[in-house]
Amino acid sequence: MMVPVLLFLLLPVAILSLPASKFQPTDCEDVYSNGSKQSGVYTIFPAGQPPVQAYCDMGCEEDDDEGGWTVIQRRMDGSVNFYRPWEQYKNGFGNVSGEYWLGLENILLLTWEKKYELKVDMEDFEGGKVHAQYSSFSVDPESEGYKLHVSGYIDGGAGDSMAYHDGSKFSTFDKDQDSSSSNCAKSYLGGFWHNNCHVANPNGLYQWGDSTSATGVNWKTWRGYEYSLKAIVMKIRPLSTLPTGPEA
Ligand SMILES: [Ca+2]
Repeated sequence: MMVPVLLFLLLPVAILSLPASKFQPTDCEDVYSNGSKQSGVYTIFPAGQPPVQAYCDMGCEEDDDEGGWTVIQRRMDGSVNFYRPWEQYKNGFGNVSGEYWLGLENILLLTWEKKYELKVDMEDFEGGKVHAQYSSFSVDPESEGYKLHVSGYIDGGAGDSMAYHDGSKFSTFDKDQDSSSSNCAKSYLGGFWHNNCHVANPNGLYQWGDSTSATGVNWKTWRGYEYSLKAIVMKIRPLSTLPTGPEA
């Protein structure tokens, strides 16, 4: 009696699992370990969900352990407007080969199943390059406001401007979930895990260097509130699969 029942149960599973032979990378680390060592735009399948395009930072050839990063946010030339409503920050926006935001739902799907680290690369207009790294990074589901969990700071010259945002929900100008009596995303011109408001404002207004009032692309512990960075990249990678090598 059990056998026909089992067959009935197993057959659809067997059929459904056939397309799995086609490689569907979860993230850029999967892409990298499958042999694609070139930085660029790839299709990934976060948590096996519908495909999404992401920029994969595969590092440089001399530094083999620097690849496999999935870029979740990138500013580089001011070409994309980051002053956007909740739905856009939820689903993602921008140009995946340039400035973009991967989307909170995709970030959730990625960080929900595996442990990820976060690295934030920054550049100023004077040729300075620094980074900040965190050994743990995840977000909670939308019902929890995509609350941020970030910890395990590793110094890369930028200072720690994320710890202040640990435990904060995500806020946009049309969805105020911050700890301030004001609307932080509206006051500082970008959606982020605002607290009582920010010491990091990666999604602020692109202002080409000197700026005022903390509305720019700020990382306070490096260039302060009065300076809007030239470039900032937030990228994540699963912790267990790659050794953490010496940083450039
Ligand atoms: Ca508020």
